Amino acid sequence: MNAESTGSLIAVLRQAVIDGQAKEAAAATERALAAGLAPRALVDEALIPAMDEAGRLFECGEFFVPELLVAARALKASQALITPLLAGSAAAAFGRIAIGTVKGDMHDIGKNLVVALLQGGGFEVIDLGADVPPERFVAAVAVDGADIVGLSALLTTTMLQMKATVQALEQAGVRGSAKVIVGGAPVTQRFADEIGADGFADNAAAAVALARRLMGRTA
Ligand code: B12
Repeated sequence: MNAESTGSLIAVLRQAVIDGQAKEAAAATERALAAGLAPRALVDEALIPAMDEAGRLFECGEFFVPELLVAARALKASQALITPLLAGSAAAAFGRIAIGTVKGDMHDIGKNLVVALLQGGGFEVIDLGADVPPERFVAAVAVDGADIVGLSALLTTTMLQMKATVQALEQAGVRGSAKVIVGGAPVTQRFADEIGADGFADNAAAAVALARRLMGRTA
């Protein structure tokens, strides 16, 4: 495969997601995988840039919520084919992570990418989904025995739910039993420090490295 056709497959996938063409996105993903492109390259070079572009179009008033929704749906059609290839077979080698998007927040694309890479990176992942109330995170530690709690938020308003979740873990007496990591576009290291989280990462690969570090692993 030459560089040009590799680039064009990536470009076709990226454009199909921006245009909200779920079937085309799935077909382009299958073609790219069949051509030998790495699943991670499709995520890093097509899916994330596509969502960034959809966000830019939303910000400048060219896209509205319906366009974002169809773009997200197209991305998920592609993600469904890629995720099983990212997930590794090593179960729970490094520990158990419960991760979810906090209460009031429906954004789950980034969280799903983090889930896929954590699974591929040797963690057992309890995916709590989106719009997850603090008490569900508490149960994940107290009942399910999670070693790490991962909180995702994409709205400045719902970032406050991260603080509420840390407080709920404290009030339930289980804060010492699990590390808390946070992420999502508006979240910063400074915010993580302010709410007493144990770590922050601004992308899925960094989230895996962070989780490994917190479990006492070097790589
Ligand atoms: C797609 C999208 C939507 C889709 C979501 C579909 C879905 N199933 O997720 C839909 C259409 C539903 C939507 C709805 C809304 N959205 Co919206 N949306 C976006 C958009 C364009 C992309 C988000 C995304 O998926 N990015 C791609 C992923 C890969 O990046 P990511 O999420 O940041 O994740 C990475 C890292 O942050 C990190 N990470 C993520 N989570 C975690 C967790 C942990 C533990 C760690 C360590 C790391 C980590 O790793 C990820 C992978 O690398 C953003 C704009 C933008 N550029 O961010 C707006 C945006 C987030 N939305 C916005 C808004 C305002 C809304 C609405 C309120 C719109 C409305 N008027 O209804 C609603 C809110 C609904 C709700 N209650 O949640 C605003 C938020 C503004 C703000 N300051 O709060 C943004 C920034 C757009 C804008 N510029 O105005 N949205």
